[in-house]
Amino acid sequence: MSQIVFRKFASAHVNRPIWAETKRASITCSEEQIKLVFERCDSDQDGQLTKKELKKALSELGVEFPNVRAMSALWHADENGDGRVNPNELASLVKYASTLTSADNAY
Ligand SMILES: [Ca+2]
Ligand SMILES: [Ca+2]
Repeated sequence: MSQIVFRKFASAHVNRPIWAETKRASITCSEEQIKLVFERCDSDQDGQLTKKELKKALSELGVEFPNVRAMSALWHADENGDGRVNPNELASLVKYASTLTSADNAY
């Protein structure tokens, strides 16, 4: 009986990690603010964020090593693999960037 309860408990954690709440609380930039920064850094206003524009946005957000982070952000968010983040991919980019602007900055 207790095993079943434990398994349920464990799988709930897979869907919703326990640290998600605490992590969220420590975010200095809200996802909405991050999104605005990305939109502002789309310097040619084509609705697509290139690596260069990403780098600019990330350094504005105070992320360390923006060049490296821009590459990994692209890797995370660029679903169609064209090397740029379009408006459909922006949500996952913002999500990734929000992890960079929170506790992850500590290391
Ligand atoms: Ca652009
Ligand atoms: Ca893309």
